[in-house]
Amino acid sequence: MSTVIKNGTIVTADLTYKSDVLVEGGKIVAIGEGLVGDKTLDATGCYVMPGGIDPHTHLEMPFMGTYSSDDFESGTRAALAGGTTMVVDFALPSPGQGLLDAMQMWDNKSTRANCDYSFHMAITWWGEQVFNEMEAVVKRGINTFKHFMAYKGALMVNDDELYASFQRCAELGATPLVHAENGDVVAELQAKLLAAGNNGPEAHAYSRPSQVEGEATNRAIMIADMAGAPLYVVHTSCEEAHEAIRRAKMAGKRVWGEPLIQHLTLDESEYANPDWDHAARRVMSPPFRDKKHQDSLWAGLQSGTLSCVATDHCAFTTEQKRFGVGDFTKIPNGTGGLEDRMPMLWTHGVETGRLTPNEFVAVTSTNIAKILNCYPKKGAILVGADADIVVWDPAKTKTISASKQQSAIDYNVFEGKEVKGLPRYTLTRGQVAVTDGDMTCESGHGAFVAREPNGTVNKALSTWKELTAPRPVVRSGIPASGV
Ligand code: DUC
Ligand code: ZN
Ligand code: ZN
Ligand code: ZN
Repeated sequence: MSTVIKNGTIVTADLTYKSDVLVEGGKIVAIGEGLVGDKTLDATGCYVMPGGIDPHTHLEMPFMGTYSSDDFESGTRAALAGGTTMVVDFALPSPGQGLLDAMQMWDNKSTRANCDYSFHMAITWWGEQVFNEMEAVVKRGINTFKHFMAYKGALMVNDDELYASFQRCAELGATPLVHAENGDVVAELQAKLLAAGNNGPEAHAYSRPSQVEGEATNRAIMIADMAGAPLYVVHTSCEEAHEAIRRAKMAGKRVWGEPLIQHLTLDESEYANPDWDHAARRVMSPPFRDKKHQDSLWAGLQSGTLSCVATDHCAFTTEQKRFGVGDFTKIPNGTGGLEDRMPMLWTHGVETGRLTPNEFVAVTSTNIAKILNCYPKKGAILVGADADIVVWDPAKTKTISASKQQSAIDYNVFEGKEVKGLPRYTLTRGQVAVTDGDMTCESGHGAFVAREPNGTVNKALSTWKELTAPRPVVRSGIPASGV
């Protein structure tokens, strides 16, 4: 069965034009005037754009003694409701667990996904098994490896491990990702704050100042440079981190920064709210920042020094957040945003004149598909591309409310915010999953998207033995005057 989208204006990352789009067998099969299909979707007054790609989600993730509450079913339903048609989640091996074992676990979790998805693989420990299995992970179509520079004693890896893993990424043609915060300094600040009796959610932000992010971002960039690897910095939230990315780009390095919709639109005053639950629900890492950092992030999206907008969707219920009553370090870190990323970015980006509609498509979809290497299967309105399409109504409004959301949690960090710009239709591989807010998505419809390594990989791969071999001692002699 074919579907034609008629009377809309196609908006891609680089073009705006009026045309129909014909979809069949999950793909775009024709773009042109006067197309006919078995079924017609009217896009009068709407933009026809590539569906959003969220490059950063944590669905059903084991974290801080619990699991994030949106799984692949509710999380991808939320995604589709907001015009996002692909998510990239993180397979997270527990320390000592093999990568292939973790990949199997995430394969099992994702069987109920409503939209297409891919994975990044996390490097949470380092050893011969990890080194060897990275190759099989890349062969499976996972070309990105995530490293946590924070969460000391849990997920954090040290600089020697970062350097070794980045080198391995370079020889596999893979891209390393970093959560850039100095985990040692965060741990010190947390202990100090708790010792001073500062145990509320506002102390979470005090324990993670922008400098810890700026320092770690700069360090990761330098380590990646020494390892010969590109670098993708997740959740860039502050000017110091943005500055390090800008500098690297100006020096010709392939470094990308990913601000989150939360950091673009919410600020640190949220933690000053006297309601413990209100503040704790907004505890995430990095925390919300001062408004001057928001200006920096918006400027980065405008100028292109920052590449895309994500959510880091990692949703915990109020009950889960309360694990941290009396000790802010035990509040599960994370906020939701999958359903709201596109409408919030349109409202605060396009409606305000900060971004053009084409730039909106670039930072929510096309740039991400290119960086993660699934373009033009995803991120494009082109013949042959997957029919992941959002028919976007720029005049449609709503007030964000947890009472109407798809996410499984009991609140929304954007509660009460008015948005203008919402999907009229969302199509996932040609299937209409959303019609004016009504969900008709199909659990299990989502498929894994394999992503090839970037560029040509023609280097001989190293072995663990070579990597860990003792270095030969080379001395050029002793000073003439002796020692
Ligand atoms: N930050 C969060 O807030 N949650 C999940 C992991 C992360 O880095
Ligand atoms: Zn992170
Ligand atoms: Zn994350
Ligand atoms: Zn299906």
